Amino acid sequence: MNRFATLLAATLVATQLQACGRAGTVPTADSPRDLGPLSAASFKNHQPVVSMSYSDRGQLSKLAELGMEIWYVDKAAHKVFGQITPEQLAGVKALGLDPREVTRPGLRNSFDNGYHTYEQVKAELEALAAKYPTLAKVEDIGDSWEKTKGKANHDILALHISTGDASTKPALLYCGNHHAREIVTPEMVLKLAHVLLEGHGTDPELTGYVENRDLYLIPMVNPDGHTLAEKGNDWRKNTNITTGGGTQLSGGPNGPGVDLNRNYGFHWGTGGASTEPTSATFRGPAPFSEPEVQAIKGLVERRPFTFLMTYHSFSNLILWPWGYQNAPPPDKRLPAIGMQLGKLSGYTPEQSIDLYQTSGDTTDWAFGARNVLAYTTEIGTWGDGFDPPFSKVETFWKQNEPGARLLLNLAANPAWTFGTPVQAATSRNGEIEVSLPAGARAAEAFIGREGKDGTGIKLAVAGAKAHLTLGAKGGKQLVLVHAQDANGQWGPTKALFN
Ligand code: 0X9
Ligand code: ZN
Repeated sequence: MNRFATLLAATLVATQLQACGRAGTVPTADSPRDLGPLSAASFKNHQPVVSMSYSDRGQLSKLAELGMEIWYVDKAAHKVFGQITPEQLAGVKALGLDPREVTRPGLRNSFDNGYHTYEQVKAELEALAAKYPTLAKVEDIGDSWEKTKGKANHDILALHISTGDASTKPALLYCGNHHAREIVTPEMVLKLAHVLLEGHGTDPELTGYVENRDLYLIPMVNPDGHTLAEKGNDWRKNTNITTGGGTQLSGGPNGPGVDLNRNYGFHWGTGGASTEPTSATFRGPAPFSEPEVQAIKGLVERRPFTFLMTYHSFSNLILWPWGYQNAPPPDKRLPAIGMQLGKLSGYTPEQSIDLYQTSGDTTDWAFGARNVLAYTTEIGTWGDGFDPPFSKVETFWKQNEPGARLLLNLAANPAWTFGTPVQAATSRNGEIEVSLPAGARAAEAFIGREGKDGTGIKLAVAGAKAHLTLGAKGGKQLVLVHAQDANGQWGPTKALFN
């Protein structure tokens, strides 16, 4: 952890950890163990990981404002885990908290083979667009901070998956890597791109998503910071040293740079973000001061999105607005879909502020200013940390793919979250058979693309089965069926080829 004057010693520790990682002795302990009280001396040769017992949530917000890097909150035990700098120690104690040192999470300061560098993300997106020219294009939605200064040639790249006139189709935005070191997050967005494009034409559900949605996939919002993480640096923010409190790039999360997830202009600077440029949660000098955040803003303002998913790590959480205030969001769909995302991933679903308060985060702005149903997913456990072995990516994708698909489905009508999905649907010789959820009162089918609830082709319902004769179309016809429950609520569709 190369943050302080102890840079050299710390780098040695990091190098050893990296070497250990390669040798296969990756730390696996999944919960932090207490190592004793923290004192100024604890910072001597390394940057300690700390735990503190807190009594109320206000203390967590104050910790975030001090610039503490909060990594994990154990609400049942009223404990917060993460890192503080020696400079922050006095402020922490002034809050009445008594930090203790604990064992480290699985941080290896390693960028394993397999993880995509910025250049590899770019090449991969270009290769996908070249392979599927009628389905996908690479769009440059803006420059990184370093590019605006003529330092590095980093663009914020989106893979835009859409067909025909997409202007009336529901739009979704998936993004990764607002925080540089959260290196599993670009991988989730790349996986989704592959799944969608490779499934088009063979998997009816995926075919429907490619053809009936307008999709923007942005694996890497913070390429400048990621480029540092690729070299094993523990970096969180962008690399803006001009306003971000430095003259050179050193110091990691508590060094120069702006926290891109505190820079969005909705109730910006109202708590849970730091005014101190060298803090891990520095909000920037003004809302939307950072070009990376301006790029996302520009896209979201150009194209009304139904859903936004932003991947972070770690803590196995699904979060939704608000993060800046305790009041629940004025849209019941937001927590309802969040709960479903929790079930599908196995992660804990909660309103963002129930983790800790932030202001200026991506989802508060997207929902508050643009009415986008926006979620943060925090991927991985304490043992995974920020840079788990690349082999874990497959597991993370298994956890997150169902949720990514749920949003794709519900984008046609998010209120379907309150309905019940049909259990099965088949087509044999043009005969469509559907197994209905208990108590369903009606079922309907759409050909090719979803329409408004109740405007589809009616199926004949008999008990728990529904039936429709369409005539065989040689597996070329996309059919989307869904059911209406006893309360009159329509549910998500199931796709099949007829
Ligand atoms: O603090 C953040 O920006 C996110 N966590 S991370 O560990 N990836 O840095 C969480 C943002 C979600 N918003 C709130 N918790 N309010
Ligand atoms: Zn993050």
